[in-house]
Amino acid sequence: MAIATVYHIPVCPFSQRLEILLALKGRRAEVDFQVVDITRSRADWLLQKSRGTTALPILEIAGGRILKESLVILQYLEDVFPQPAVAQRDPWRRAVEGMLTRMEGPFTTQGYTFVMNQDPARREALRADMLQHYARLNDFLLEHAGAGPFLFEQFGWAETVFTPLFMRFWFLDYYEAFELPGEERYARVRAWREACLAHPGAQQVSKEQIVKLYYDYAKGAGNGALLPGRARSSFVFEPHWRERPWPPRDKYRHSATDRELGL
Ligand code: GAZ
Repeated sequence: MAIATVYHIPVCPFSQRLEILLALKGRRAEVDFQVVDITRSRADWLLQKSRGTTALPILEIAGGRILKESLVILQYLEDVFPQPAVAQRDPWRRAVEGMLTRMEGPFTTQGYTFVMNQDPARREALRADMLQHYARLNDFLLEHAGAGPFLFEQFGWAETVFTPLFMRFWFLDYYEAFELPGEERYARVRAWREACLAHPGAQQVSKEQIVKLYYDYAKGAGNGALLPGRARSSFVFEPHWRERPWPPRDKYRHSATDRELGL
């Protein structure tokens, strides 16, 4: 029996966090994940649960009580299922992973701003800013982490928070040809990112899925919005992403039609 229901957008990085945490605890089956189609207007019954806000995921527990915000939900699940611990229990270590967790918001904003940019003249500056974020993470890991690859001994809280973003940023490889340079100043964060991406508890989405579903983000339209000349969003459930071709990479000079995207 499920102890709670999560309402989520399947490919949303914030809900993948919850799936990863539950996978690490072997509790995935105890939370029921209900998929919400972001390309349709939000159902009234769901808006009533969230009291009008549209951001997902939200978690509903017994008695219809609702929690919002993925990090809050993550902590709730950590507290409900304390074993095995994913968050650190030692106060200093918990604070260290808290500092790293706080770096995720600006990192996320940077990556999404970069992928959504439509102005070729801004591209270089956005790339430099993205690298700056990686350099900061690298420096943090050099200060606080051991030889690695993770912040502490195992894939834990900070990894649960960041891995879904490392996966979404596959869209930067594809649409911006963005790569972490093989320089020493990124070596530690590169090793961290690679270990995060490879972890068996974090395989809920694939690069192919991200690249195909996020085409519209790469063209500047977020959250299921429709682009000019298009009848369908790249986030639709049908046709399944596996059946669609890989989208054109050139986001600056070409706008793919529904047909070209296999929609
Ligand atoms: N802080 C919340 C959490 O739970 O951690 C964020 C949740 C959230 O943003 N959910 C999005 C949503 O439900 C889907 S994932 N949107 C539908 C709605 O109606 O609000 C998009 C961005 C961005 C960063 C992330 C995302 C994203 O810019 O992945 O820009 C469009 C949305 C920084």
